[in-house]
Amino acid sequence: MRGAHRLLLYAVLIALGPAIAAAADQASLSIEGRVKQPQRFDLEALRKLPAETVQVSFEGERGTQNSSFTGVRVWTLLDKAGGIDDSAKGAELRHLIKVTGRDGYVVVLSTGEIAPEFGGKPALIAYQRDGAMLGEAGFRLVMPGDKRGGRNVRDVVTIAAE
Ligand SMILES: Nc1nc2c(c(=O)[nH]1)N[C@H]1C(S)=C(S)[C@@H](COP(=O)(O)O)O[C@H]1N2
Ligand SMILES: [Mo]
Repeated sequence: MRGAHRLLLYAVLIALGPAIAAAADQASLSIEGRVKQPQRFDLEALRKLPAETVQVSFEGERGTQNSSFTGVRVWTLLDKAGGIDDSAKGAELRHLIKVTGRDGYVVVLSTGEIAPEFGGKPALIAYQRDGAMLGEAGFRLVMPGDKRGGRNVRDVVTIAAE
Protein backbone atom coordinates (compact mmCIF):
# COMPACT_ATOMS: atom_id res chain seq x y z
CA MET A 1 0.00 0.00 0.00
CA ARG A 2 1.31 3.45 -0.87
CA GLY A 3 2.07 5.81 1.96
CA ALA A 4 -0.82 8.17 1.24
CA HIS A 5 -3.32 5.32 1.07
CA ARG A 6 -2.03 3.87 4.29
CA LEU A 7 -2.42 7.23 6.00
CA LEU A 8 -5.96 7.54 4.69
CA LEU A 9 -6.81 4.09 6.02
CA TYR A 10 -5.43 5.00 9.45
CA ALA A 11 -7.38 8.26 9.45
CA VAL A 12 -10.62 6.44 8.64
CA LEU A 13 -10.01 3.85 11.37
CA ILE A 14 -9.20 6.53 13.93
CA ALA A 15 -12.33 8.46 12.99
CA LEU A 16 -14.58 5.39 13.18
CA GLY A 17 -13.04 3.89 16.32
CA PRO A 18 -15.23 5.65 18.89
CA ALA A 19 -18.39 4.98 16.84
CA ILE A 20 -17.56 1.27 16.66
CA ALA A 21 -16.87 1.18 20.41
CA ALA A 22 -20.09 3.06 21.17
CA ALA A 23 -22.13 0.67 19.00
CA ALA A 24 -20.71 -2.30 20.89
CA ASP A 25 -21.64 -0.63 24.18
CA GLN A 26 -25.15 0.20 23.02
CA ALA A 27 -26.81 -3.12 23.80
CA SER A 28 -30.56 -2.81 23.55
CA LEU A 29 -33.46 -5.17 23.90
CA SER A 30 -36.92 -4.98 22.45
CA ILE A 31 -40.20 -5.81 24.10
CA GLU A 32 -42.40 -7.03 21.29
CA GLY A 33 -45.26 -9.27 20.24
CA ARG A 34 -48.52 -9.11 22.12
CA VAL A 35 -47.93 -5.93 24.14
CA LYS A 36 -49.80 -2.67 23.67
CA GLN A 37 -46.76 -0.47 22.95
CA PRO A 38 -43.75 -2.44 21.70
CA GLN A 39 -40.59 -0.75 22.85
CA ARG A 40 -36.79 -0.82 22.87
CA PHE A 41 -34.72 -0.33 25.99
CA ASP A 42 -31.06 0.55 26.10
CA LEU A 43 -28.94 0.75 29.23
CA GLU A 44 -29.88 4.36 29.91
CA ALA A 45 -33.60 3.54 29.73
CA LEU A 46 -33.22 0.46 31.95
CA ARG A 47 -31.34 2.44 34.59
CA LYS A 48 -34.26 4.83 34.96
CA LEU A 49 -36.56 1.99 36.06
CA PRO A 50 -36.81 0.53 39.57
CA ALA A 51 -33.80 -1.73 40.15
CA GLU A 52 -33.46 -4.87 42.24
CA THR A 53 -30.41 -6.82 43.27
CA VAL A 54 -30.62 -10.59 43.72
CA GLN A 55 -28.09 -13.08 45.01
CA VAL A 56 -28.01 -16.24 42.91
CA SER A 57 -26.13 -19.51 42.90
CA PHE A 58 -26.46 -21.67 39.81
CA GLU A 59 -24.79 -24.70 38.26
CA GLY A 60 -23.54 -24.78 34.71
CA GLU A 61 -20.70 -26.10 32.60
CA ARG A 62 -18.27 -23.89 34.53
CA GLY A 63 -19.35 -25.28 37.90
CA THR A 64 -21.34 -23.42 40.54
CA GLN A 65 -21.50 -19.66 40.13
CA ASN A 66 -22.35 -17.32 42.97
CA SER A 67 -23.15 -13.80 41.91
CA SER A 68 -25.28 -10.82 42.65
CA PHE A 69 -27.15 -9.33 39.70
CA THR A 70 -28.85 -5.95 39.48
CA GLY A 71 -31.55 -5.13 36.97
CA VAL A 72 -35.20 -4.56 36.22
CA ARG A 73 -38.03 -7.07 36.49
CA VAL A 74 -39.28 -8.54 33.21
CA TRP A 75 -42.76 -7.73 34.50
CA THR A 76 -41.85 -4.05 34.83
CA LEU A 77 -40.62 -3.99 31.21
CA LEU A 78 -43.86 -5.59 29.98
CA ASP A 79 -45.76 -3.02 32.00
CA LYS A 80 -43.73 -0.16 30.44
CA ALA A 81 -44.65 -1.59 27.05
CA GLY A 82 -48.31 -1.11 27.92
CA GLY A 83 -48.81 -4.60 29.30
CA ILE A 84 -50.16 -7.71 27.55
CA ASP A 85 -52.63 -6.76 24.83
CA ASP A 86 -55.48 -9.00 25.93
CA SER A 87 -58.67 -8.12 27.78
CA ALA A 88 -59.85 -11.70 28.30
CA LYS A 89 -60.44 -13.09 31.76
CA GLY A 90 -57.16 -14.30 33.24
CA ALA A 91 -55.07 -12.49 30.64
CA GLU A 92 -52.19 -12.46 33.13
CA LEU A 93 -52.27 -16.25 33.22
CA ARG A 94 -52.45 -17.25 29.57
CA HIS A 95 -49.46 -15.85 27.75
CA LEU A 96 -45.93 -16.93 26.95
CA ILE A 97 -42.92 -14.69 27.31
CA LYS A 98 -40.19 -15.77 24.93
CA VAL A 99 -36.74 -14.50 25.86
CA THR A 100 -34.14 -14.73 23.08
CA GLY A 101 -30.38 -14.24 23.23
CA ARG A 102 -28.24 -12.82 20.41
CA ASP A 103 -27.08 -16.37 19.58
CA GLY A 104 -30.69 -17.53 19.13
CA TYR A 105 -30.88 -19.32 22.50
CA VAL A 106 -34.49 -19.24 23.71
CA VAL A 107 -36.17 -19.61 27.09
CA VAL A 108 -39.92 -19.35 27.62
CA LEU A 109 -41.53 -18.00 30.78
CA SER A 110 -45.23 -17.68 31.50
CA THR A 111 -47.05 -14.53 32.57
CA GLY A 112 -48.53 -16.33 35.59
CA GLU A 113 -45.06 -17.25 36.79
CA ILE A 114 -43.88 -13.64 36.96
CA ALA A 115 -47.14 -11.71 37.56
CA PRO A 116 -46.78 -10.00 40.96
CA GLU A 117 -50.23 -11.21 42.11
CA PHE A 118 -49.51 -14.83 41.13
CA GLY A 119 -46.11 -16.54 40.90
CA GLY A 120 -44.34 -13.25 41.53
CA LYS A 121 -40.94 -14.67 40.53
CA PRO A 122 -38.49 -11.76 40.35
CA ALA A 123 -37.21 -12.61 36.85
CA LEU A 124 -34.72 -9.83 36.16
CA ILE A 125 -33.12 -8.33 33.12
CA ALA A 126 -29.75 -7.62 34.67
CA TYR A 127 -27.27 -4.98 33.51
CA GLN A 128 -24.85 -5.35 36.39
CA ARG A 129 -23.06 -8.34 37.89
CA ASP A 130 -21.14 -8.25 41.18
CA GLY A 131 -21.07 -4.47 40.99
CA ALA A 132 -19.65 -4.31 37.45
CA MET A 133 -21.69 -3.23 34.44
CA LEU A 134 -22.26 -6.08 31.96
CA GLY A 135 -21.43 -3.66 29.13
CA GLU A 136 -20.58 -5.49 25.91
CA ALA A 137 -21.77 -8.76 27.44
CA GLY A 138 -25.28 -7.30 27.10
CA PHE A 139 -28.27 -7.81 29.35
CA ARG A 140 -28.92 -11.09 31.09
CA LEU A 141 -32.10 -12.80 32.20
CA VAL A 142 -31.66 -13.95 35.79
CA MET A 143 -34.04 -16.45 37.37
CA PRO A 144 -33.46 -16.42 41.14
CA GLY A 145 -34.06 -19.80 42.76
CA ASP A 146 -33.23 -21.92 39.69
CA LYS A 147 -30.76 -24.72 40.46
CA ARG A 148 -29.14 -24.68 37.02
CA GLY A 149 -28.15 -21.72 34.90
CA GLY A 150 -30.08 -22.73 31.77
CA ARG A 151 -32.70 -19.99 32.05
CA ASN A 152 -30.20 -17.23 32.73
CA VAL A 153 -30.11 -16.18 29.08
CA ARG A 154 -27.02 -14.14 28.17
CA ASP A 155 -27.13 -11.16 25.83
CA VAL A 156 -30.92 -10.92 25.65
CA VAL A 157 -32.09 -9.13 22.50
CA THR A 158 -35.85 -9.70 22.49
CA ILE A 159 -38.63 -10.40 24.93
CA ALA A 160 -41.71 -11.37 22.98
CA ALA A 161 -45.18 -11.90 24.42
CA GLU A 162 -47.31 -14.50 22.67
N1 LIG B 1 -27.58 -16.69 25.11
C1 LIG B 1 -27.30 -17.81 25.80
N2 LIG B 1 -27.52 -17.83 27.12
C2 LIG B 1 -27.26 -18.94 27.83
C3 LIG B 1 -26.78 -20.11 27.21
C4 LIG B 1 -26.56 -20.06 25.80
O1 LIG B 1 -26.13 -21.03 25.16
N3 LIG B 1 -26.82 -18.89 25.15
N4 LIG B 1 -26.52 -21.24 27.97
C5 LIG B 1 -27.23 -21.34 29.26
C6 LIG B 1 -26.74 -22.40 30.12
S1 LIG B 1 -27.18 -23.98 29.68
C7 LIG B 1 -26.07 -22.14 31.28
S2 LIG B 1 -25.66 -23.38 32.37
C8 LIG B 1 -25.66 -20.77 31.63
C9 LIG B 1 -24.15 -20.74 31.90
O2 LIG B 1 -23.83 -19.49 32.39
P1 LIG B 1 -22.38 -18.85 32.18
O3 LIG B 1 -22.23 -18.56 30.75
O4 LIG B 1 -22.38 -17.64 33.04
O5 LIG B 1 -21.41 -19.89 32.66
O6 LIG B 1 -25.97 -19.84 30.62
C10 LIG B 1 -27.22 -20.04 30.03
N5 LIG B 1 -27.49 -18.92 29.17
MO1 LIG C 1 -26.32 -25.36 31.38
